[in-house]
Amino acid sequence: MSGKGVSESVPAEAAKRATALRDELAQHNYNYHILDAPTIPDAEYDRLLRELEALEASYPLLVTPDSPTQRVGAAPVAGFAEVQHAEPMLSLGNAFSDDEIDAFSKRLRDRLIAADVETPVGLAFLAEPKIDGAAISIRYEYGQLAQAATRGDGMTGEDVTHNVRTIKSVPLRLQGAHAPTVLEVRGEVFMPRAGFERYNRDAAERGEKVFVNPRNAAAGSLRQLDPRLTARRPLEVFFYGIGKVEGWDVPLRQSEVLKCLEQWGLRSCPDAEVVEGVEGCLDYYRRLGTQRDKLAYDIDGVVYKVDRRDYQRTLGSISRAPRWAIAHKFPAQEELTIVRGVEFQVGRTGALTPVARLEPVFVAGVTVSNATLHNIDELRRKDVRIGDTVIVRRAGDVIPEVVQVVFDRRPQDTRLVELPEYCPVCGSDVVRPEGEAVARCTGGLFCAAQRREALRHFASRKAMDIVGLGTKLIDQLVDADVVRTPADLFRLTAEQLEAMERIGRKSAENLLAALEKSRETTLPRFLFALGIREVGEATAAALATHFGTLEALQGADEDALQSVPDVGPVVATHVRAFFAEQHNADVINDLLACGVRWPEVATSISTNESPLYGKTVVLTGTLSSLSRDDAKAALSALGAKVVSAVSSKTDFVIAGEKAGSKLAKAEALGVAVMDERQLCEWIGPSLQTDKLGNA
Ligand code: JCF
Repeated sequence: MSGKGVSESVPAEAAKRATALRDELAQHNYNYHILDAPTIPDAEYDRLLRELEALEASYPLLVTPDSPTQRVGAAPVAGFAEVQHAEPMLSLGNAFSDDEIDAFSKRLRDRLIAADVETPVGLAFLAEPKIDGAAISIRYEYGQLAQAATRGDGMTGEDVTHNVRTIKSVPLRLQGAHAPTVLEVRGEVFMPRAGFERYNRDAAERGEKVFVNPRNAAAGSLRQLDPRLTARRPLEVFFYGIGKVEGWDVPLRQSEVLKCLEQWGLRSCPDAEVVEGVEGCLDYYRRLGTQRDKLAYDIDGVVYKVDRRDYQRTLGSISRAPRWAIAHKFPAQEELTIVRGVEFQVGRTGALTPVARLEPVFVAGVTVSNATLHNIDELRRKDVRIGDTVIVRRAGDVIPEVVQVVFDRRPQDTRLVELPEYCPVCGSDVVRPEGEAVARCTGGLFCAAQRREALRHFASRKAMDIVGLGTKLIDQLVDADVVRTPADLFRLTAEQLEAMERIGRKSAENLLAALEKSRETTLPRFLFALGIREVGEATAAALATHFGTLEALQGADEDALQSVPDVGPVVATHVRAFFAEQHNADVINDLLACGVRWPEVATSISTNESPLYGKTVVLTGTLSSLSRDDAKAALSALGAKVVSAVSSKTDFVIAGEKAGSKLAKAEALGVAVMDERQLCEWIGPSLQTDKLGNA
């Protein structure tokens, strides 16, 4: 062979590159394993490692004992005791294509045949998601959790028992009577996505460090020195294998091992399956790929294991990775690219969102050239500058985001990003209220961007559901100034529509029919469609059932609004402000005039025979038989308006024990005062509960 073969003499270039790669990889190893704060995506690390592997393969003289190619994982850090794994903790080889899985299967078959094992046609594999967390080995002795350790370098890990004991899905003692005398179980500790989001939100609010992704959150939490902090992290575990065991006749198959673990209370991933042959593996891979974004936790691929453990033994391991298993990776969700610029997009409520314009990069199957920076605080916190190299992440259907800057690669000439003083769309002032993360354009519906977004929202599926009125058409209609308010949509003519690009006779007719159909709506949809700040679908529905009519809602003051379940002062203020705005009242009247209508709503105000119907009531003092909230809800359901302040318009004051100034004021104003007994008579015995919720 010529050219690419193994060579005895090493070109200076290659030696220099190998040294540079080794240094860089060592630094990334340290960042990842010791600091739990990687600065480059895994995909980039893998590329660097593979480049070094290729160099070393061509020039074996370049291999040094400390080369990152010569080991798995990292050295333990000071602060944790070392733990020798009784059996090495294996890692997994990677495959990135179907061909590599084919080759894996061929290797297995050849080795088994060479060892005189008669292999069936469809060799059985255990297939499971590859959880993106931190590897853990837990030792149970006589059924009691004795020790927990990280993988470390596979032979020696760190003692993290104190932290692992805080994870609720890790049993402190095994269930059942037949627990082995010694059982080392291997698994993956992870932070589910929802918990990760919640944790980061809270951490950011407290001004604490946020985690870059759920995997680092899991790894970082395990290596916490203070277990009380770990206990507050939403960690979970899936077990996938065993190490050393004593006093257990281990079953023949991997799948049966997992079943036994399950019986001892050691949970494994519920999505694991036994599949047949390469076909079965690839089919599983594809199925899981379509579900990847819907899973509760991050995965970075799937794992296939030869199910029969006698075959596993025959196949053995190479350099700490088993020959009998492989990780089939999904496309990376994080990649590196360069920020070419940052622009501010204006949303429906005027919020300015910084968006990074990127050097296009292929991430998880699509080319990404824009990524959100969320808001100006996030941009500052991450210190993103134009010219920076950043990690972009695209997970599922969510908008790609800039995760972090790779500061090691920051050039000299980066440019800072400034919050614009004026709206980039309409030129109105941009304001940023004290203490808020979001800056807003003050242009309201004068701003074309806000108009556009308001119309988009109005037409969307869960709002007025105007089928066929997409983003592109809305943009055209707004640009041509044919549509300024939602009501203008209902006055569109076929001629106006056909004047737009790519709209023919047929689609114009379809759209007019869709508009006609959407006129017939429901009150909750209509309220949602109005785009009142903080009023999502659920709040819109709650407002509709509570007030029953648009008029009642329009007339409600903040107290009345706050008597709706889950409506607090912020939402109440936004609702009030929305209806108080003349422009909004005009648009609503215009919409009604255009024939927008809905059937009557069955309200929570069940009867207008109730003595409380339409009455304004104030609750004061302490009630003994029920909580204030329950009393409020019960009164609202009977049609009363429960408000907080006593005035001459108050119909009744209901006074519990230790009623103070409100009772005095009621007496001064001559407002009727009732006691708790009267209240209970009104709201009926069925609603009487004590403060613990007992009937
Ligand atoms: O989910 C995982 N991250 C995972 C890692 C699952 C497995 O079944 C594994 C693993 C690492 C090594 N099995 C081995 C042998």
